[in-house]
Amino acid sequence: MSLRSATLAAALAAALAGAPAHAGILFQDNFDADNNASALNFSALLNWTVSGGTIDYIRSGGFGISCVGGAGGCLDMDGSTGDAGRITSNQSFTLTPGVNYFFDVELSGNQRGGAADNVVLGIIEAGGAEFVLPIGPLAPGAAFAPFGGTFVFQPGSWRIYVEGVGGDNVGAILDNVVLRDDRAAPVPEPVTVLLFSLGLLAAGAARGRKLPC
Ligand SMILES: [Ca+2]
Ligand SMILES: [Ca+2]
Ligand SMILES: [Ca+2]
Repeated sequence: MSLRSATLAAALAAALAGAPAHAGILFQDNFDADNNASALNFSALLNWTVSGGTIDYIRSGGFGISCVGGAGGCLDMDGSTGDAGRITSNQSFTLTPGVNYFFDVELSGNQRGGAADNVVLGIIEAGGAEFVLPIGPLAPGAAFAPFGGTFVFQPGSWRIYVEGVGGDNVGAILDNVVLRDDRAAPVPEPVTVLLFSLGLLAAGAARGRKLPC
């Protein structure tokens, strides 16, 4: 590969890397930034409000629990008060007719034995209407796996929530919550321009080879 084409390839790769690879994502949280240590009955989540019980914040390795990827943070959806909690997004979302929405999470079993655990994914409107998706039972040793549901337009202002079911202080482990829609990513302008330039330069290089040197 010539120096010029290598440079162009690198520039193209950089432009592609800079493209909005996650266009269509309305919200995501990997729980890695909420705290620097595990904390029982944690209520200071950056993006969520805890209600109806408690959750525990886990730094991967804490209490023998691994988060996704073996690093960062995640949540034990049954805190340590004998009443599993709910986390509701602080952000609310207005939906658009004709668009499909996807609410995805990763969940593992409780990683500590005992009874299997259940979780509910929900969306709730400011006026109280809600739609729920029950998940489980998740065996204690169940590895992290994706779970989720889809929903369509409803009028109003909606928040998403994840709720632990039960109250034995040992809950399913939650990581990587994503709310996204199916709207196509906009074509990133710089890549279009760069591809066009690449074609022009290739044509120029071909002509250049015909000149005596
Ligand atoms: Ca995480
Ligand atoms: Ca717990
Ligand atoms: Ca439990």
